[in-house]
Amino acid sequence: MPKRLSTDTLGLLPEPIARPAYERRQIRPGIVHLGVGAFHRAHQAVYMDDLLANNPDWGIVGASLRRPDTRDALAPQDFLYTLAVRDATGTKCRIVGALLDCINVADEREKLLEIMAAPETRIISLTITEKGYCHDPATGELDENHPDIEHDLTHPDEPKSAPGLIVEAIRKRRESGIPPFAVMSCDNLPANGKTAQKIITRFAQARAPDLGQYVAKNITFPSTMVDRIVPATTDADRAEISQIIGLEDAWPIVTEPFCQWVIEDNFPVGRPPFEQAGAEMVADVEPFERMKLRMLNGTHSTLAYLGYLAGFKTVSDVVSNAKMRAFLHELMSKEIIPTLHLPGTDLPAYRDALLKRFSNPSLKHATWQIAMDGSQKLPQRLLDTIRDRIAAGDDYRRLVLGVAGWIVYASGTDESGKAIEISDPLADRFERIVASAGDDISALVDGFLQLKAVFGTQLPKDDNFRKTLENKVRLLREKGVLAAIG
Ligand code: CS2
Repeated sequence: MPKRLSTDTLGLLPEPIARPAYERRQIRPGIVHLGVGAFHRAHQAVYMDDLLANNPDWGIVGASLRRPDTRDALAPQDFLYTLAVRDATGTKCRIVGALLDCINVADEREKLLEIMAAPETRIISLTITEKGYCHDPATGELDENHPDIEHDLTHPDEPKSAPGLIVEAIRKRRESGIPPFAVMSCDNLPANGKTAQKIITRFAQARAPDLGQYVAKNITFPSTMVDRIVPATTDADRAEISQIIGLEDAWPIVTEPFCQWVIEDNFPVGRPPFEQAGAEMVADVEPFERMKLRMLNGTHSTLAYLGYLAGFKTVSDVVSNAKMRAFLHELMSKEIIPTLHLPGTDLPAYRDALLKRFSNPSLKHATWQIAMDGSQKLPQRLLDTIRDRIAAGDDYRRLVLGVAGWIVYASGTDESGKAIEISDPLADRFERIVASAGDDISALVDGFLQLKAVFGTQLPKDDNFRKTLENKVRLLREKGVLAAIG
C-alpha cells in the first residue's frame, strides 16, 4: 500500500510531477469558495495555484453545503490533491495546493461564517450548481417556498443555503465595519452574476429591508464564464493516478487539457491578477456565457439524453457514432450559431473544437452525469435558444429533439426497456406525470409542459412548439433515437 499524499510526503513524488511552487504555510486565505466539487478543483483552484507563488494572500478555503465527503477525503492529505490531465497522448499529473481547508457547513457553520466575515476574505466564489441558487429556473427569481430558503429566513443565524450563508456573512461584516466582498458565480447560468445578485439581494430584503438596501448598494457580483470538462472520478482513475504519483490520493481529479475562464472585472475590494494565470478579464461576459451555454452545454444535454436512451454510456461513445456526430454538427450550425452574436469569434471553429473535445476517448464522461438535474439546465441550455428561433420565425426541429429526449429520459425507461435512475430535484413530479399519463403521449407532453419552473408560461401556449414536441416524443418512443435524428 503506498503512503498517502500529504505535506509530509510531497518530497516522495517522482521528479516530473509538478507540486506547489510556494511554501504552503505562508499562504493566507483570500477567497471562500462555496461548492468545492470536482469542477472547482479542476478549474479555479488551478488558476489560483498558478498565482500563489507571487500572490500568497489569495489561498482558498472551500466549503461543501451538502456532503462531508470532500472534506473527509482531503483533510487527511492536508487538502492536497492530484490534477490528472488526460488526452490521447496520456495522463499528466500535478499536485494542487491552493485549497487550504475544506469545511462541511453542517458541522462547522460558525467557523465558515467567521472566515467569510474576516477582512482578508475579499471574494466569495460559487460552484453550487444550478439548484444551489434555490431559484425558479424559468424566471431566475428566488424561490421563497424552497425548504432551505424557508429555513434560512426563519433561522437566519443558522443558514444552510448559499444565499443564507452569504447574507449572514454580509450582515456580520457590516456590523463590524468590514468592507464588503465580491460574490463571483462560476456556475453555468446565463448572466450568472446578475442571477446571483437578484437572488441574494431578494433574500437579504426578505430578512430585513435595510440589509437588502445595503446589499443592493455595496456588493458586486461579477459574472464569469467557466469551461472545463470534468468527469466524475472513478476507482479506476484512483488506481491509475496512484501508480503515476507513487502515493495514494483519495480523491484526485481527472480532466481535459482545455480550460477557459472569462471574468467581468468588477472587484472593488481587490482581486488576484487572474489574467496572469490565463483568465480573460472583460467588461461584459454575457455574450461568452451565451455562446458556451448554448453551444457546449446545449449540445452536451442533447447528446446526453439522446445518447443515454440509445445505450451510449459516454460522450465519446456518442460522438464516435457518425449519425450522432452529424446530427450534433447540424444542430450547432443550423440552429444554435445563428442565435449568437459574437463579432470576432469564429463560431464554426468553436463548434469543431467542441466536437473534438467531446471525442476525447480518455475522458469517459458519463452521459448519465450530464443528464442529471435536467429541470434546472434545460431553460438556459435549449429553451432560450428555441424562444429566439421562434421569435425569428426560424426552424428548431433539432433543438426540440433534445427537449423530447429529456422528456423520454425523465419518463424513466431507456430504449431497451431498462429503468433509468433519475437524479433531479423534480424527480417526484416526473413520476406523477408519467403515472397519470399512462400510454397517452399527448398527456405525457402536456404534463411536462405544465412544469412552469422549466417551460415558463408562454412557450407551452405555442401550438407549433407543442405539436412538434409531441411528434418528436412519439418518434423517439416508436422508432428510437437513431431513426429520429436521421
Ligand atoms: C456538463 C457540464 O454536466 C454537465 O451538465 O454539461 O458540466 C460541462 O462539462 C461543463 O460546463 C464544461 O465546461
